This record gives sequence, C-alpha cells and structure tokens, in this order.
Amino acid sequence: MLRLNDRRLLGALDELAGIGAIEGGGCARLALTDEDKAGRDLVVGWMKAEGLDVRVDAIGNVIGLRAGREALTPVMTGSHIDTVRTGGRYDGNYGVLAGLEVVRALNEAKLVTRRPIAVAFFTNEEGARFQPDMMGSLVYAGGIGLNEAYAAVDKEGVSVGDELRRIGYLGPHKPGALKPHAFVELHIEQGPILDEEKVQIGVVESVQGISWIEYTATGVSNHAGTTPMRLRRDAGYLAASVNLFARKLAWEMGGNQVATVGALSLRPNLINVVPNRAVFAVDLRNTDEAKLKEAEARVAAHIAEVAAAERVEVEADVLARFEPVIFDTKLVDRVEHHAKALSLSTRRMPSGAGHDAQMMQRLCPTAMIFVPSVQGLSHNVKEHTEAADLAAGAQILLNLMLELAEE
Ligand code: HGY
Ligand code: MN
Ligand code: MN
Repeated sequence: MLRLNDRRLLGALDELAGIGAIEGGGCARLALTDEDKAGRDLVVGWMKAEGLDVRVDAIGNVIGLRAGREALTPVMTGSHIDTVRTGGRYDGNYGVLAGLEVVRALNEAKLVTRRPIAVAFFTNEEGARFQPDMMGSLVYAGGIGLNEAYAAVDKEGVSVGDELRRIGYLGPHKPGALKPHAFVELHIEQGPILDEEKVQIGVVESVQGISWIEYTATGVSNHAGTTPMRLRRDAGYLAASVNLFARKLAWEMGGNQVATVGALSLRPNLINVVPNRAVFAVDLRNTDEAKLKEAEARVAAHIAEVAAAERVEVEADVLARFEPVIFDTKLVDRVEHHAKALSLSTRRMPSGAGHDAQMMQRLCPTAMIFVPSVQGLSHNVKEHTEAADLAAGAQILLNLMLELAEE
C-alpha cells in the first residue's frame, strides 16, 4: 500500500500555520486579506513544485491538476485555507495539505493514475469576513453568480471583487468548468463526538442546514440616567432578548438544534447612553429542514413581539441559507470501507459545520472523512488533532482517491 509521508504533512501544516500566526498557536487568515494571499502563495508554490497545472478561477478558487493516463474527469479533493479570526491550524488547511500529500506520494512513487487528480482550495469558506460562507465552492457549483459574489462587502464596505483583484487572485478560469468524477473532503470534526466516544474516523453522511440572518434594530438613544423605563426604545435590549430566546429555543427543541448570536455591535456603545442601534447575527442550524424553518419562524416571531413592545424598528438581512445536504451513499460506504480496511474505528455522523463538500455534492458524488478534534474545540486557537489521527485520515484519503482514480 502506498504510504503517505505523515511527517511532511505535519511540517506543511506547521509552515502554513506560521502565516497569520496568532497568540496561542492558531492563525488568522480572513478571506482575501494579505495573510490569506500569503497562505495562497505558499500553497500555490507547493502545488507548482509538485508539477501540478495550477488554475485560478474567477472567484479565486485554486485547483492544482495532475494529469492521468487518460483525459477523464478528475478525482478531486480539497477544502479551504482561509480561517476565522480566532482560527486553529487544522480547519480547512488539513484537507488541502493532505490532498497535496497525496500528490507528493504519487510523484515519489512515479505512479500515474488512470484519472487526473485535482487538489483544490476554495475562496472564503468561512464567511467570517464576507457572506455567505462556502462562497467559492457555491459559485463553483453554480449556486450564486460571480457578480453577486463580487458585490459582497465586509464591515468596512470593501468588496470581494476588489479584494480578489488586489491580492491577484481574480483568475481567468471559469468556476466549475472542471467537473469532478468525485469529490472527497478530509476535515477535522470540529465537534466533540469522535473525541468523547474515542472513535478514530467520522464517516460523514450529511451536513446540517444553516441559517445566518443579520438583524439591524433601530431605537432611540437617550440618557441612561434620566430616561424612565416606560419611555425607552432600547435596541440593545432587543438584541439581548433575541440571544436569550434563541438559546432557550435551542434547548427546548433539542436534537441537533443549535443557536448562536456570535456577532453583535451596539451604537453608540457608551456606558451612559441607551443604544439606538444594534446589529446582530443569528446563526441557527439543524439537520432537519422543517425544524430549522420552525426555529427561524419562532425567532422572527419573538423579534416582532419585542420590537412592537419596545417600539424598535427591525430589518432582517439573510446572509446565508443552506438546506441540509446528504452525501452520495455509495461514496460514504467507501469511506467507511477504507477506514475499516485500516482497522480504524468508525461512526457515521452528520457534520455540524458547513463545508465546501456540501456545495460539491451538487456537481458530483461527494463524501467527507472526519478525524477527531480534541475536546471538540474549533474556531479556537486551541484547536488540536493528534498526529496519529491526522495520519490515519490522510491515509484513507489516499487509498480512496487511488481507487476512485482507477475506475
Ligand atoms: O460556519 C461554518 O460552519 C463554517 O466554518 N463556515
Ligand atoms: Mn472548515
Ligand atoms: Mn471553519
């Protein structure tokens, strides 16, 4: 069996983590920032050094292509190398660098597969700076057009289109022009299940639905000391009540329902002024679309009720909305087969996080391989996966890709 060079994979992960490195061992490479550009340049350099035909598409997705014996549709793997602001070193990066390691192993063995092999990283998977998340793979899969993606702006009003041009990654290739034979994404679980159950490999069957809605509440700023409670039109109070309501709702609904108000800004944000403006985002997720819709409706009803009582205006802006995605069952079975062939313990599971794979399933049979996240930590500088688990996941990726590339 062709073996992956685990040490080299760990070294590459460390080197990439050095770009945008932050206190505590994590990295901050928000999409299309200088740090993202530096990370992109490093990985593109590695791709070119392995002789890959590197193609940058019009939304900045980068695909390294290795020719096969026959000009067939490629077997593709990949993920993302942009991070959240408090990112760990494995989220996304691991899947891209493991894919590169597959290529290195093939090159060292001087093996040419029947089908071409492609390793990709997609633009702005995180959605932390520009929404929606999974933007590059969504464009690649035809989910939104280039102009809609280019027009997305960050909090400073800077657009995706301008930033792609600025960092030199607005490429000539048409997104989605290269339709894969199959797509496999290797990723850390980012949750506690595998770690708690001491299971080595997650066989991912689906990705849960995601709802991101940003609310702008407008009240009246007023003196904190002189304004009686009966006269207040407090936008900050509305935001706080939504956070409490959403959390209580998630507990009450149970199952896979989760709710987060992670982004909140108040204006004027001063100790002695009743806030007249609150901008906050509600992140709701569930594996069940009907339940996710219910959660959205109940949050909206709560907002309407509090807004009326507090005499606050509220505008809603849907930043991202993706229904749950079911991966190709045969390919999922093959992930499980290859994990068991390596005597690794497995369990089937949904993904709590969004991934580029959920977009690629629109184009071709797609599946994901999860490895454990220690204490389920992610989007946190303390994100960690043991070296043996990183190696095991990457070996499954190699074995499955080799099998797919010969069919
Ligand atoms: O939010 C997510 O699930 C992913 O990290 N973009
Ligand atoms: Mn990720
Ligand atoms: Mn992430």
